Order: sequence, then structure tokens, then C-alpha cells
Amino acid sequence: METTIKASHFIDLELVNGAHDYHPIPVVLERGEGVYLWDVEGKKYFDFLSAYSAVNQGHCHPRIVNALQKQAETLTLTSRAFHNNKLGAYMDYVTDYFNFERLLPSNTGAEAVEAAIKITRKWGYTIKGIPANKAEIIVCSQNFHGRTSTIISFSSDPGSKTNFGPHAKGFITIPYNDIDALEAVLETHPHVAGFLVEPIQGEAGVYTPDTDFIKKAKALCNEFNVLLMADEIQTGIGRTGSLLAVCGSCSCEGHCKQQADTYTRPDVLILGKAISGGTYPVSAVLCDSEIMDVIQPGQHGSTFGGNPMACTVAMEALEVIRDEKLTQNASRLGQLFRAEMQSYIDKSSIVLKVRGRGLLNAIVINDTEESKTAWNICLKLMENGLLAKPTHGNIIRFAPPLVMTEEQLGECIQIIRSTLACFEPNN
Ligand code: IF1
Repeated sequence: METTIKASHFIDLELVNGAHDYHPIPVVLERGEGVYLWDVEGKKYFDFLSAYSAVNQGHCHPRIVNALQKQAETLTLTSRAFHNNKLGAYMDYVTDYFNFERLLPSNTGAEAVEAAIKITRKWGYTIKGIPANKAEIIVCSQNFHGRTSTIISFSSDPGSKTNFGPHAKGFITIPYNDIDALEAVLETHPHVAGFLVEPIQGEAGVYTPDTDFIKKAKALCNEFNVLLMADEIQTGIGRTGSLLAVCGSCSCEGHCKQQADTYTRPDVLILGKAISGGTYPVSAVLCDSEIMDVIQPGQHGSTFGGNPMACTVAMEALEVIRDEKLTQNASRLGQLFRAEMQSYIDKSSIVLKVRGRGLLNAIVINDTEESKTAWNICLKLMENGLLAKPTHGNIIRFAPPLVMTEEQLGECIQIIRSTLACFEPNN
């Protein structure tokens, strides 16, 4: 598709004036509503990225926007030098929602991961008794936890990491979904404080581990007195068809307080993205008081963290997840999506497989990681009115807002099937 003069204008402004830190799909968006986005020419698209799973509640959800507007007219920021009348209510609401005793507020996902690392290390020194500066955290290869200088130190992606050193020490990498590797490291490293893991690896291409991987990891963590730190920034808040991905197949939407036997309770839970429905940067670390209370005044903080706008918006966004049964919808539509894709794949030579849980899915394209095929498919999808982006070259992630209806999903599957058909070798 030719980029229009109007779109090129906006793209060029970014190119000329901005850091060249992204290579976006060449579409310029100006409006969103529910599962739809419109570009500057008024062309309408289905959104199949949801701002990397931040917009689970759909674009410009009226209830969330209303909450944001009202709070913006009342009080936006106090800093934590003073109390505000929203923070306590927010902490009470969210700790109850996810069944943890304490919440530490922050803004972006990476900040929450950083806070979780600090909490875990301090717990390691003051509670577990690790000697000073010896604490280690186990992470998985192909992880994605953010862009700070510490977090990229344990990335296995050269692009994220190279030339940004010297890198932070104290991280041990094991292969994802490898319980034996985890056990081997725990047995040989007495100073491990935590195991930081994504229940499904998003950036790695929606890599879904064995159903019992997290459960077994938690058992090992218990055995070796190590904190299980679950990064649910992308997988949490209904996305995978359960409130959290660590809930497994439980689709109680949090009402059961995650008592289901599929639920693995992490020691440290990290949330971001959809906790605000994509309207405002909100993130959080949740854990029980025996862990959280290692942090005392002056040891962590943020100017914007816990501000009344963030608190109000996040409470409304979480309420929407429950009221609209978005977790259940994600579970149901996800099964439908994978079944439909699988029936296409059975007759396809361009698509190798579909994988995922709930509405966090990906298809693997039958070409090399270096190939342009997945990118070209995404350009064609754009032309046909559906926005998605490749990850890792040959994988396309499909993650629409959870407010999608079955009828809309049917329309989207048609678009995806007919687009893919253009890339089959016999066409
Ligand atoms: C970018 C991916 C998604 C995350 C997990 C922490 C963070 C993220 C599991 C940090 C952020 C985003 C950031 C965005 C691309 C992206 C992404 F493709 F890289 F993997 F979502 F799929 N933990 N993920 O997924 O949160 O600080 O950004 O709020 O370009 O960096 P943040």
C-alpha cells in the first residue's frame, strides 16, 4: 500500500526530529474506539496489537476516559511528600483484587521490574541472610522485562544490549521452560534471592511453556527459599483468558481469589500496561508484607508513582475487566481464534503453527527470522484493515482488545485468512 502524502508528512516529522529508536508499521493513527483504530485518512482498522496488550479494555473506554477526565479536573499530582485521597483506596482495591497484602506504585513496566529487583535483593540480604552484594537473580533466555540499563544487562537480545554496557552483575540466565536447569542453578548457587519469569514470553514470540512449568518453578523456589517474581506486565489483567497467566486455566476473573488448583501464587507480582487500560502509565509491584516491608521510607520512590490520576484510572480499568467479563471473553474468543487458525494451517504451507493462550496468540511463518515475509504479511494486513506487527522476524503476534465480539473476530479471521492466502506459494 502506498503511504499517502498526509501520512508521509507525519512519518517524516518523526524521522527528522525524533530519535530513530523504532521501525513502526507505516500507518499514522489519530483515533481509537473499542477494537477499532482510524488513520489520518479516516481508514478504519481492527487493532491486533492493543498497544502491546495495554489496551485490553479497548480504545478510549468511556468509563475509563470519564474517570480520567473527572480526576484531571480535581487533582493530578501531589507527589508522595503528602498523602492524597485516592492512593489508599487504590491500594486497598488492588491488593484485594489480586489477593496480596501490599502494593508499591510506579508508572512504567520497567520501573516496576526494577522495584521488584530491589525488593527481592533487599529481602535476600535482610531476611534470607545473603552476604552483602552477593545476591543473584535467575532469569530466562529470550526474556523481555524492559529497557533500563540493569534490565537490559540480562537480556539475550543483542539489539537491546550491545554497546550499552558495562552491564549489571548478579543475574544468571537459564533456558526458558527448563525446570532441570532451574534446579541445577539453585543447587549450586546459595545466594539466589529470586527467579524472575514471564508466565508466557511475549517478545520471544508468545512462547507458551509447559502447563506445569510455573507450578514446578514455584515448588523449587519454596525448597530453596527463593522468591518467585512473576512479570505479568504483558500477560496479566485478563489477556490470557485468566486474570493472571499464573492462574492457569482458572477463569474466575479473580473472584475466587485464585484459590483454584491451577493457580500458582507468585511471591512478587509485577503489573503494568492494562492496569490502566492504556490511558495512563500505571504499574505496580504486589507482595505480602513480610517481603514488602523490607522497603522503608527513603529507600524507593517516584514523583508520579501513586498519583491520584493513576489510582483513579487504574481502579476504573480493573472494574471494567470484571464488569464486562473480559477475562472470560478472552478465554472463549482465544479458543475460537486458535481453532480457526489451526484449520487454516492444516492446509497452509506459509504458516507453520499457532500458539498462545486467551487473546495473546502468535503464528509462526514458514520462513527465516531474517526474511521479510512476516513484515510483508503485516503490510498486507494493514491494507486489508487489520494492524499487527511481527516479532522476531518470522512470528506475528495477534492480541486484539478483549472487548472484541465473536462477530468481529469472525470478520478478522476472514481478513487474516485471505491475506495469508496471498502469500501461499501456489498463489
Ligand atoms: C518496547 C515486546 C511487548 C513487557 C514485559 C516489562 C515490560 C514489557 C513482559 C516493560 C514491555 C513492551 C515494550 C515495548 C515493546 C513491548 C513488547 F515486544 F518487546 F515484548 F509488549 F510485547 N515486562 N513490553 O512486555 O514495560 O517499561 O515498556 O512499560 O518497545 O520496549 P514498559
